[in-house]
Amino acid sequence: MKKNILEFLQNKQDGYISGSYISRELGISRAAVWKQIRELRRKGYQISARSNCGYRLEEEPDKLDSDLLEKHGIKYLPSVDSTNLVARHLAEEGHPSYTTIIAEEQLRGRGRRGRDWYSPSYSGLWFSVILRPEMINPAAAAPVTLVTAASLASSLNKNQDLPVKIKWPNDLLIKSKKFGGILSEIKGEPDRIEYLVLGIGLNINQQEENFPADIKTRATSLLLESGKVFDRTSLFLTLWKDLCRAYEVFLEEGFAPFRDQLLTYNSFLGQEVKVTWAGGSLEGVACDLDRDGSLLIMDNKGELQKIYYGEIS
Ligand code: BTX
Repeated sequence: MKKNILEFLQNKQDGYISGSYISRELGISRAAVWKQIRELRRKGYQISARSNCGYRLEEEPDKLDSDLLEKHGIKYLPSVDSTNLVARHLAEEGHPSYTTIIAEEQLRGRGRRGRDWYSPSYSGLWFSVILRPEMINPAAAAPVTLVTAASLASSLNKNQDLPVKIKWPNDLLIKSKKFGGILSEIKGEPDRIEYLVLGIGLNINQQEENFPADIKTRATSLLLESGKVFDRTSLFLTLWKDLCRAYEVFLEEGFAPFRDQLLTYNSFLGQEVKVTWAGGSLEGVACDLDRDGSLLIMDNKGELQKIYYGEIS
């Protein structure tokens, strides 16, 4: 149905096409036409409406370049529940390290602890990378999230001149607003990782009205912060290549080079924070990052506490 309405609009680009004509041709009500038009708008089609004239397609959405992505070996999907879920299935089937899935939209994008990640079409980058760090045990793989955050922040600061900061361990911020997040999921045994899925979500070309009310005041996009519309495909390829290189460096040299980047781009050191994790919380001053990436907090009794995983606020 949507495709039919879209075809009508696309074939009539020079002028307006009336809602009653579409409803007659398709044998549906005017209300059903309006509903489909609203859905197309939600998907990024700019459609104007004029009384007594009808609808006109002004602009098609800015789609990811699936041909170019596939030339680089990236698996492109127009719509998925969650790229992390697809990546986990592919990992179970034996797909190798660096297999990457990117989706134009996620219907059930996920954050940590079962939270939602809002992933509308034509405006962000939602992708997952399979890694198989076979020589590393699960505990030593924890910094992979930090390596990812450091690589993304460094690439965006250096190549795009954006003042990106990292909120330990998995948030990317500009001026204290969140535009990106990382969800890493590991499958393995105590001494061996079978695979790791790195899920990355970045808001790129969203306008303020594109964010739902519950995150509007806390979320941002690169467009909102820079005033510039980004070519998402080429931005993705730059970030992805930098990320794959960063992971190689991590395997060879460990976490040390990334600790420096995290210190450069951190948004948390020297601040009074509350760290929450499953089953507990702690308040104090975030004073340093340890050599393994864990957060060092000076608690209210003046004792130094080492936090391996959690959320800071
Ligand atoms: P998180 O748990 O740190 O953040 C989730 C919280 O962030 C939500 O509860 C909401 O308050 C807020 N939020 C939701 N959507 C957005 C958004 N688009 N921009 C800013 N804030 C938002 C962060 O989890 C990890 C997110 C990873 C997302 C990627 S996308 C590709 C891959 N597939 C998948 O399902 N998840 C990952």
